[in-house]
Order: sequence, then structure tokens, then C-alpha cells
Amino acid sequence: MDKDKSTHYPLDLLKRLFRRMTLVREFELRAIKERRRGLIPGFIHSCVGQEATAVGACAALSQADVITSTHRGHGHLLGKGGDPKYMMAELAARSSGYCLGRGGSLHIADFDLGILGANGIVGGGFPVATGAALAYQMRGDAQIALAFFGDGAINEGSFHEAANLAGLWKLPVIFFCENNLYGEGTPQDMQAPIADLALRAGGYGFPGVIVDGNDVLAVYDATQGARHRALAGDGPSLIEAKTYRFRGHYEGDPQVYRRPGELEAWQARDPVPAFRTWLLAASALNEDELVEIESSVQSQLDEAVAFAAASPTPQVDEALSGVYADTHEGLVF
Ligand SMILES: Cc1ncc(C[n+]2csc(CCOP(=O)(O)OP(=O)(O)O)c2C)c(N)n1
Ligand SMILES: [Mg+2]
Repeated sequence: MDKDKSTHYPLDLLKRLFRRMTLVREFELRAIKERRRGLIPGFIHSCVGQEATAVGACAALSQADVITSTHRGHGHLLGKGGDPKYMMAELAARSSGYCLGRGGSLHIADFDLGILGANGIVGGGFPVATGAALAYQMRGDAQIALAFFGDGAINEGSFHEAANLAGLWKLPVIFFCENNLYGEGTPQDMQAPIADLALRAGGYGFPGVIVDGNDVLAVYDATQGARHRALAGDGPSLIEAKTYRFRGHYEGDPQVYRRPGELEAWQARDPVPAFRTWLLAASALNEDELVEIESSVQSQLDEAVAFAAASPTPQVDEALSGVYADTHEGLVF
């Protein structure tokens, strides 16, 4: 990160980026702890190490823009303005959660914030984001959609079908690939014949951009560029952000597949302390200001955990609320 670049970015943006990256990192660590303590049932796929992609990309979007997220989605949701209280409650399967405690970690949505949903189906977000972009184009709305996905998901047919139509119709959509070098335990070079997945955009007639996924400002710039292109009617972009996840595919993963020295090399480029160091070196924020942000994140998470723990679990008489099906005729429960 270039120290002199600080003057290009408004201070409130730099603060927001640091706050959100800290929130994502600490939310993940807190959720892992609370899962071990029994508050959270089910799987957690944490995004520790990938905070810069989630936060940098979302910061370049407007409130009205929408995202689709993945099984590794906590960072995307917090980046788009998700409230850690309702997220923690959803992870804890409480009826005060974003999806009434029915969805859990993998299925959080909030349409008011433009979060069209995390998704347990790998590649499930491509048609949703592309369909939203088609709606914006048909209505003439100045809005775009961004689909987050992984290096594994880009090999799904749904990517290729969505990318083809998006390219053909010049839809206002960004395909944002978080290439963390693995799909579960399979290294990227054993699941695709090319190292740079951004190359695939060329086959569908739109640009593919490679960005350092551990540099939040580089991610922000790339996403902003793609967004302007989409709003100008020039169509989609594929952004490939090279990054790495520091924890297992899921909590409990024995991680036997990592290559020697790989984790340590990426941890030396940890995006959260790297941005902290950059902010200090660029004199954008001083140590006291950074510590204040960090402690306010901890208080926010204390509240989130307490809120989740104090909330009721869904009751039987709520079972049909929020269910989009005709329960009056034909269907018997
Ligand atoms: C359609 C489908 N196939 C397989 C799975 C099982 N699965 C869950 S996560 C995952 C790997 C996804 O890899 P990637 O897209 O690189 O995302 P990452 O986990 O690295 O963030 C797989 C195969 C699934 N959930 N959905
Ligand atoms: Mg991956």
C-alpha cells in the first residue's frame, strides 16, 4: 500500500474501512469462541484473513446496490452494513436473528441493506445477482449487483451461464471472485487449468481484473472502477482478488492439505494489521484513535453476544411465519 495515497481517500472512508475490517475479524473470532461454548450450533466457515475483500468491495457500493453472498459470508454481510446483533442471534438460532433463527450462518439476508442472501449452494448467487442486474437495467435504475464467490464456485455451470448473459446484455453486475487458493481441501491448481481466473471474463466479452485481495484500498479502487463501468452501461466486470483464509474451511477442519510455509507466508500479509500499520504511517489515524475503534468494536460484540444469548429460540407456533407457500389449500403440514 502506497503511503502517499492517503490523501486520495476521505478520512471517514478510511475510518469506516478500518472499523469494518476490525469488526469482521473480531466477529469471526467471537463466533468461533461462542460456538465452542455452545451458544452457536452448526457449521461456521470463517473468513479470517479475507477481511479486505469483503469490506473493500462493499465500501465501493451504494446502499441501494445489492450483493449475493456465500457460505463464507459474515464479512460480506457486515461489510454491507449488517448488524452484528441480529447476525449473532441468527448464528445462535434465535428468533430475534435476521432470518428468525431459521437460516443460521449460511443463510442470512436483509433486503433493506441490499443483502440478497448468503447461500449454502456453491454458485447459487450468480443467477440471483444477474437477475437483479437485469431488473435494474429494464427499469433504468442506477443500481448494480455484486456477486461474491470463491475460486471453487467459478467452475460451476451457473457462473458460465450468468456471465454469458451478463456479457451479452451488458448487465450492471460485478462478479467478485475471492480466490483463496482452495475449494474445501482442493488447491486451486488442481481444480482449474489456469492460475489467473480473471482470464475467464474474456470469453464472455468483459474485462477481468486481478487485484491484491489483502489490500483493502486496492480492492476498493477495483470495485469502484467496475461499478462506474456498470452504471455507465458498459456491462459486467470480473474481479479476481487473490487472498487466503487463515482458518480451516470450516471450524474443526484438520487442514491437512495446506502446503508447507503457505499459511505463514500469507499471515505475514495479514490484511487487518497491514491496514492498521498503513493508517499510522500515512498519519491518517493515530494510535489512540485506532484503539478507540478497536474497543468500540469489542463493546458492540459484547452486546451482540448478550442479545443472542438472551433471545428465545423459535417456537412451534411460529413455524409457518415467513414461509412463502399456500398453506390454505392443498398443502397439509
Ligand atoms: C453446489 C454445491 N456443491 C458442493 C458444495 C460443498 N461445498 C461447500 S463449500 C465448497 C467449496 C467452495 O470453494 P470456494 O468456492 O473456493 O469457496 P471458499 O470455501 O474457498 O470460500 C464446497 C465444494 C455445496 N455446498 N454446493
Ligand atoms: Mg476458495
